[in-house]
Amino acid sequence: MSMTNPLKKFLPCVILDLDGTLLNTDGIVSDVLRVYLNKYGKQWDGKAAYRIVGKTPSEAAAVIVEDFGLPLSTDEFVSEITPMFSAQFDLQKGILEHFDGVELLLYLPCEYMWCKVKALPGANRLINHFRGHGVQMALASNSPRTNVDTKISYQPGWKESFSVIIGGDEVTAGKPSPEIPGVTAGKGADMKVVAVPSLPKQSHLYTSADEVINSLLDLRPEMWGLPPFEDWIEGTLPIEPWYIGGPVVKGFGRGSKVLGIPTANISTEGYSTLLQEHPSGVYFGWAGLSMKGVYKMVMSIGWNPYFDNAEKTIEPWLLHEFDEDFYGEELRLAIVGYIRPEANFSSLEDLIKRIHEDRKMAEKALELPLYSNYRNDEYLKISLPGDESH
Ligand code: ADP
Ligand code: RBF
Ligand code: MG
Repeated sequence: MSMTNPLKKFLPCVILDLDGTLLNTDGIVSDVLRVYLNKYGKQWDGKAAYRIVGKTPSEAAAVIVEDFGLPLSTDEFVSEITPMFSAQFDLQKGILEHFDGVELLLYLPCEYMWCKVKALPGANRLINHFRGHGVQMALASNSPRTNVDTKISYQPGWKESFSVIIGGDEVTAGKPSPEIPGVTAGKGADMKVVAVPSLPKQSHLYTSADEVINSLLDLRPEMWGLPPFEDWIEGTLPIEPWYIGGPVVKGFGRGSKVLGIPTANISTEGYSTLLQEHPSGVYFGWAGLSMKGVYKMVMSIGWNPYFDNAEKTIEPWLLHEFDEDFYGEELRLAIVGYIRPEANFSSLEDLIKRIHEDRKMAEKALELPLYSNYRNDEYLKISLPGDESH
């Protein structure tokens, strides 16, 4: 037994946060608020998410009531939200007795919602990687322990991966006390802290962190004395493929085409959940264009920091010379790999240079069987020339 890997005991340990770090909690909160606010003829636009993040349930309730000018008091709001989950209450009475309606909303203590909370991209990869290398992991959440247990029970293999799981009700002082690390708490405990903000354009709030990354896909464990990921291939990271499509619409009209980088924007209507689920960044894959064919594609998803867009968009550049524009045509994308986070640049020249490097990388990677197989994906086969069946 003394022969088991002697280096193991020198490996650092990691403490992970749950909501917004490993689990897409923001997505589900938005889903519920969208439905709820609809009743009042109001639209959830995601802006209020910035104002409720990190707040206690009753503070958050007050913010929502005020922001949306709801014609009710905070208490009334709470009692309105509660019955929305009444069917689930009956199933979960034991657990739910601890919560009021706003906690239901924000801490998701009902089975119905918990099972809908998805692992964030890169969460399973990270957990499997550390577990495979014998790196000890703790899970530290401000959320009550029963919630933590229920939430992770829907994620296969998670519970067994943590040596320690601790909820906000199991310590005398929650985050930011070092008893449960968040960024402030982690620094207070003299640890190295990597922050992964769950809401966009928020990195300025995490200046005390040792590094702020955009998503778990960007974590480089070797920077922190941990074993490096081994799944990058020629500068690209294979991802679980995902699909998006629609008619090509007018984009920002910035003259990207003039710059030699035309991006065929598709309408993001009806895709807000899909877009929310995928971290911003530069990706690549295959593009099926109706009446034309299937082409290699490299794209950015996000807010284009260089232009600081207000909306998250996808900007696919089809790696082919077309004789004419194809606005209005159906475009379908199979996104298979990741390259890098979106970046800002000091000049347009630098941005363009970088995008051309992305293109080269994507063109080459898409020849690898791992990625090239998706060229034949059924989803991309839309009304190809000579095909009358669609
Ligand atoms: P917009 O701001 O309207 O998106 P762009 O300057 O980005 O305009 O040009 C995109 C348009 O150019 C697409 O909608 C498409 O019709 C056309 N286009 C021509 N070649 C390509 C290509 N290789 N990739 C993407 N779009 C192309
Ligand atoms: N915009 C940014 O602000 N930062 C980026 O890092 C960035 N990367 C991109 C990578 C690719 C492959 C593509 C196609 C676009 C990228 N963009 C980026 C978006 C770009 O700003 C937008 O398409 C412009 O309209 C191009 O002139
Ligand atoms: Mg465009």
